[in-house]
Amino acid sequence: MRSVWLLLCLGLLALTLSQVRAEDPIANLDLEDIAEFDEDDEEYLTLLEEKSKNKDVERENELAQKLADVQYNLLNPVVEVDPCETMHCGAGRICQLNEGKPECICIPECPDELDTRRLVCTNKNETWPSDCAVYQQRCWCDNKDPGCRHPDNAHLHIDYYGACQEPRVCDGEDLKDFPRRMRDWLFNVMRDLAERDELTDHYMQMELEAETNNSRRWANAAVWKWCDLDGDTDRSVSRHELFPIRAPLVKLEHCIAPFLESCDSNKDHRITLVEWGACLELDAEDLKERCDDVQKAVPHLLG
Ligand SMILES: [Ca+2]
Ligand SMILES: [Ca+2]
Repeated sequence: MRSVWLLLCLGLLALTLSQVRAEDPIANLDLEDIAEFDEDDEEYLTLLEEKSKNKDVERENELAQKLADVQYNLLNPVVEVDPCETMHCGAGRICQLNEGKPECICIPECPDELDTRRLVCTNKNETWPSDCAVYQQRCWCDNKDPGCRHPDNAHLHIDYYGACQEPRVCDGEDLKDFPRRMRDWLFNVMRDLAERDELTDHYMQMELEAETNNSRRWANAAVWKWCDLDGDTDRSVSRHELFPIRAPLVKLEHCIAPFLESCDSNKDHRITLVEWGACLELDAEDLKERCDDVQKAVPHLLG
């Protein structure tokens, strides 16, 4: 029995000593260190200090490395290149991978629109829930998808934003007065853009001329707007190119649609500068083509 107790006590002592050795820097010293301890206390303390300093440095290095790794991973995430990222699909289409290859498909679902401001009125005088729904429909009809409601919808486009309005008749008097109102409006828009410094130098010059010379007032504004609408610079304004002037105004100005219709006097679906001037009741003599093509052809030159 006594020998069992002795063994237990020895075991506990050994355990305690090994713990002390693990925690105590002195206990961690090698035998040589201990031998030197007897000879020179100061040297031993320096050594001790050095050892613990080295340990601190090691620990610091380790932490710094871990931190650097985390930062590197944050700044350089592993990015898988999505081939769809560089693919541009038109309105109503999205890019999808087909066996790893990107292709444009009709947008499968448009967001549910609850906001009535998102409603659009199409050229067929139908109200659609959103522009997305119109473009999706056009895509379906282009692709002969079962979702296509009518083959004509391949040419569906937005006439204006908002629900379709009961068409108000633009009667004789209103239409007669419209060219004057349109001229005024064009001049005011041009002046507004000049004040906001949003015209090119070329058109700024024309605006200044319109401000100072009464005979140039309407003509310069008319020429500027016509050039501005002619996006492809082919010197005629197509129906498509009329969209930016038609869409925002058609709800407010019930005469704009018949007015623009009347501008195309030879019914070839394009408005020349001569036709534009005539429907604005301007003297053909005053209308000289002065488009700032540089601005459209090489916009980067203007910074
Ligand atoms: Ca054009
Ligand atoms: Ca024409």
